[in-house]
Amino acid sequence: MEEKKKGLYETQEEMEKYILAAVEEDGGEIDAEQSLDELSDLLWTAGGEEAGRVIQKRESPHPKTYLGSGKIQEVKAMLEMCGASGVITDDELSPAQLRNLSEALGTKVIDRTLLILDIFSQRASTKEGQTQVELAQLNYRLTRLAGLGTELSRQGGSVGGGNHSRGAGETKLELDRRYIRQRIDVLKRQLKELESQREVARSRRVKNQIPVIALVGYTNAGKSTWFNRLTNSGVLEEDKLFATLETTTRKATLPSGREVLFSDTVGFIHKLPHHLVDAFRATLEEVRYADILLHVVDASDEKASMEMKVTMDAMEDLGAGDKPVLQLMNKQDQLQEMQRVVIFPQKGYQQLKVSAFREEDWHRVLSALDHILDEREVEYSVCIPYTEGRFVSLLRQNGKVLEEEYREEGTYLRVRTSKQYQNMVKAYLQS
Ligand SMILES: Nc1nc2c(ncn2[C@@H]2O[C@H](COP(=O)(O)OP(=O)(O)OP(=O)(O)O)[C@@H](O)[C@H]2O)c(=O)[nH]1
Ligand SMILES: [Mg+2]
Repeated sequence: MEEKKKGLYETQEEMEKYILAAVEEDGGEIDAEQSLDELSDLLWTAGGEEAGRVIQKRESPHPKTYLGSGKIQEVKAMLEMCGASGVITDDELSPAQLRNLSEALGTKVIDRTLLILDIFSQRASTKEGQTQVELAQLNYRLTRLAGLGTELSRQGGSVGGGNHSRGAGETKLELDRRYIRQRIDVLKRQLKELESQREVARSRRVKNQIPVIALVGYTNAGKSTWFNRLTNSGVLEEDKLFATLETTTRKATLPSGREVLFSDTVGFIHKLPHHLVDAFRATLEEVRYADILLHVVDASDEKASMEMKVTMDAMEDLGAGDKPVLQLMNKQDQLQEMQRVVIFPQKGYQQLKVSAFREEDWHRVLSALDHILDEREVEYSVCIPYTEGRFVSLLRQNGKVLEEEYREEGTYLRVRTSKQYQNMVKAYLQS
């Protein structure tokens, strides 16, 4: 798709400047100023620059125009003063809000979702990543087309550059919709195919019983940096948001000699629209099949608490909420003395304070993972000779017996215990 390749800002020689606008609601996750800092980082990542910001305190965004009329006048004056190219809102706008605000301001309006989509489309490099982004963009467009009626269509909201032939009596809007739906079907089919290839690789891994450790966390927390340190590889690590858009998996060896697979994944961000999460669901499936989640947190970020919550909520959504988690409170090297006391322990999770730049911490993390894998519960069958009765008691005391049978050759047990007990009776394992 032609439009996909050129980012919003790439055609400009100079950085385009934008005014950022947020509505501060009571009881939001973080304050509007922090949210705009993040929006500003997103804009910078996309290749633009902040020209100024406005925050409006309201119970909720204005249903028709996002901002109230007084604030709109203020933004208009700012626009004239600083010569910005447009306005970026901190929330996803409804089709009507987008049109009304743009009309009232007489300028281009971009919402948070479109900005994120733009970054994604600039950065996706694999076939799967590109397909997922295009799908998300088309879904975004499709809802906008439906909400805007024929008007947007006239204003050039068409997809595909108009190189498709027009059926008799069809309006441009119908044509656009038809084209988008067809394209969405094609993309979905392609993704399914890529997914089934992934499935094959995954079932091979399950058969080989190699544990999978998924690195998850907020964008820019340091996941790729840790992935590279733990696996000796060279995934792009960058001080930009959404540096990673595809899942990469690589083998590594833990101190015990056990082989594991690490998966680096796409980061999360607050106010990430649902259709984007949906688009990336296939990539994030890896997380669902992981044995351990290695949750990387930028502990030096004042938004760390919110960032952890966003990540854990996403894990719930993806059906990975009950997995063992090792939290890495990362970037300790950047923490000021004052900040050191501000730790946000979450119940039930193991936590390590680390820095990816300290070599001794790499080993600590690998050992901790070994330990979690040792403790992990596994289900298996054994047949223990009657002369080795102590092993039967050992398993009874330290695990859950699911089945028990007295056979000629010994006591047959189907049990669930941690890995370490399985190792003790490995001579008697039944396939
Ligand atoms: N000071 C400091 N910087 C770190 C540490 N770990 C990572 N970083 C930096 O944080 C930035 C982001 O790191 P990445 O590894 O790209 O982060 P990510 O979580 O993979 O980010 P996305 O792929 O964008 O979701 C880079 O500039 C890293 O060099 C750390 O322990 N200390
Ligand atoms: Mg990354």
